[in-house]
Amino acid sequence: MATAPLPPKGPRTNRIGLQVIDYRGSKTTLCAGCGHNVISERIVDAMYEMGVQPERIMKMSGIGCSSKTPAYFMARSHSFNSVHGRMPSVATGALLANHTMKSIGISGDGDTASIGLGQFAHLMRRNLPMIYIIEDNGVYGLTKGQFSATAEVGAKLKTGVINDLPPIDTCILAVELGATFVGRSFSGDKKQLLNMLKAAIAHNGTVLLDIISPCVTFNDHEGSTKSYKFMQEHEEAITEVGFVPSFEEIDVDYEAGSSYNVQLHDGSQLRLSKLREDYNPTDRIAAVKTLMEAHRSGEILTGVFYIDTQKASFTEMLNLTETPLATLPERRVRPPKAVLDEVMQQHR
Ligand SMILES: Cc1ncc(C[n+]2csc(CCOP(=O)(O)OP(=O)(O)O)c2C)c(N)n1
Ligand code: SF4
Ligand SMILES: [Mg+2]
Repeated sequence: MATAPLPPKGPRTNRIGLQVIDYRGSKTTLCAGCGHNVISERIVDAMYEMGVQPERIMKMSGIGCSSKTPAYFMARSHSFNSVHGRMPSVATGALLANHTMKSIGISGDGDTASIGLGQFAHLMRRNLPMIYIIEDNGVYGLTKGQFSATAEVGAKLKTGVINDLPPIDTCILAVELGATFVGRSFSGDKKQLLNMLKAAIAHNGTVLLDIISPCVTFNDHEGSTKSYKFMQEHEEAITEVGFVPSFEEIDVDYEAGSSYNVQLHDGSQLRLSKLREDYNPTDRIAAVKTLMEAHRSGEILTGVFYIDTQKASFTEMLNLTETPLATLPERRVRPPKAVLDEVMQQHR
């Protein structure tokens, strides 16, 4: 008896028929072992698994080793490498011109918390719908390893210089200023980082992810507080991060009461299993307090600290036309001469 032929074995594809290779970028020129490379790999995995159309993504960045990384993932997407610390204003302009695109911004701790702090604050405050990633190594990697504003007090450079200024916690700032999805992860925590990125793709509003990403060349030695070893010894997850995308059947295999189940914009579910009995990721004040207490006790907390799925995003608040401003024909964006003449007459 003839047996039915097996379906042809081809490369694995995602729900829009693309292979993982369709999400890759050029070969990295960063140092081997740099945490930033691992983050690029997770972005590729998350975008592939979520079935995001690469051409619908705009990759934005500033200046730094971290800001170079958009070249190393999603070569088919749009990309803009801006001036140091100025990515937020460029990203805001680009998204307002075309709010149907999805935006992912890659910054560094120097790019964000030093030169770019003012721009960062206003982006968070507006709840612009984008994913903003800080690849946080506590130093200016590109300019040979000076302390950045996220370095802990007492952290030591290879040269022996000790940092005596208090760090800026970008997660506390983001919660306080108005971002609606705020978390911290570690480049070495594959599962947590992947789930956080997938949930970030499904969220509508500003996502701030501060990802500890060791600089193996300038800040991975004894005395560093952003090294692989230090993170392995001090990372403490506040919530276990689970994610069920909208296109997968939602199982009910979780214990109500032991986890927060947050429905995201596209119907996906973010499941935050409580590792601390009383932690509520929808309470802004609790998030700030928990993060401040962690500084006092020397813990490096990871997980999703705060989420709000109700607040309107900046593009919703502006009530933009459905057709992106960038593609509206001139006759719709430019009033005719007669109307302009009338306005001039009125204000004589
Ligand atoms: C206006 C301006 N000032 C200073 C510099 C020099 N500079 C380039 S990258 C950088 C810091 C990068 O640090 P970070 O953002 O943490 O990125 P990393 O290299 O650590 O990933 C500085 C100060 C610059 N390029 N432009
Ligand atoms: S200098 Fe540091 S941050 Fe820059 S590529 Fe090398 S390891 Fe990464
Ligand atoms: Mg840095």
